[in-house]
Amino acid sequence: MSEGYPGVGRVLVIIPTYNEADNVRHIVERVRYAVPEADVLVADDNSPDGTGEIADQLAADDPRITVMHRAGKQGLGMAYLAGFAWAKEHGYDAVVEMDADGSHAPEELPRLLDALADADVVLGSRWVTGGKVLNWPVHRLLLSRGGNLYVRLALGMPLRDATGGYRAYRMTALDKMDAETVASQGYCFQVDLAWRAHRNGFRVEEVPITFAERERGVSKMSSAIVVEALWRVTIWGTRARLRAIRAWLSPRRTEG
Ligand SMILES: Nc1nc2c(ncn2[C@@H]2O[C@H](COP(=O)(O)OP(=O)(O)OP(=O)(O)O)[C@@H](O)[C@H]2O)c(=O)[nH]1
Ligand SMILES: [Mg+2]
Repeated sequence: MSEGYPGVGRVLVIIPTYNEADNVRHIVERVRYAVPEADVLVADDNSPDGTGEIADQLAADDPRITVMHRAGKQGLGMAYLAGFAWAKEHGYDAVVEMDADGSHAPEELPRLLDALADADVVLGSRWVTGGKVLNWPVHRLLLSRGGNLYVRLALGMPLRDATGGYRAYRMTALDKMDAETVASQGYCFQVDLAWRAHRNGFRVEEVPITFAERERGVSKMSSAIVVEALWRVTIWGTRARLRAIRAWLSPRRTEG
C-alpha cells in the first residue's frame, strides 16, 4: 500500500506494451526511480517477443510493479481500459498513461502530478510553450500538428495536444467520463478522452513535455489509426454543432 503523491494520493502508472522487450525494463525502472510513490501496471497483450516475461521478472523483485497479461493484441485503448478498471478495483486516486518506448520521460512525471493537484486531467503537451519534440521526421511533425489543428477546429476544443498519450487523470474524473464506453483505438482513444473531459467541464491542464522519438523497437503507428481519428472526430464535431444549433433554436420555438 503506497503513501501517495502529495495533493494527489495513490497513483498508478499504466504502461501498455506490445513487443517492447528492448524497452520495458528501462522504462519501468525509470518510473520507479523518478516517482517512488507511484505503483506501476504493465498491460501486456501477450507480446511474442517476451515483454511479458521480462515484466514478470521486474514484478517479482518489486511489490509496487504488477503485470496484467492479456490474451492478445487488442489495441492500446483496450489495454488502457483494462488498466483503468484495475486501478478502480484497487482503490487508486489517479492513473497515468505512459508509452513504453521512452517517448514519455518518467523524469517529467512529477510536473504532471504536481499539476494534477489542482486539476482533474493533465495532458503532457508537445504543442504548448516549452513543449518539444526530438528526432521526429517532418511527416510525423506535420501529422501531429495538422491532426491537433483539425481536432481544435472540428470540436471547438481549446487544447493544443489532444492526441498525446502522456497524461494523468483523477479517478473521480475518469469515472464520470464513462471511459468504459470508449470504442476508439490508437490516437483517437486519446482524443476521445480529452473530448469527454472537455465536455464534462473538467479542469484540463496542459503541461509542456519533451517528447522523444522511440530509439528501439517497432512503431505501431499506422494509416488506419489516422483514418479512424479523422472520421470519428468529424462525426463528434458535426454532432456537437447540431446540438448547439438545436439548443439555439429551442428557446425561440417556445417563445414563438
Ligand atoms: N497492450 C498493448 N499495447 C500497445 C498496443 N499497441 C501499442 N501499444 C503500446 O502503446 C505504446 C505506444 O505505441 P507506439 O508503437 O509507440 O505508438 P506511437 O507512439 O504512436 O508510434 P511510434 O512512437 O512512432 O512508434 C507503446 O508502449 C506500445 O507498446 C496494443 O495493441 N496493446
Ligand atoms: Mg511511441
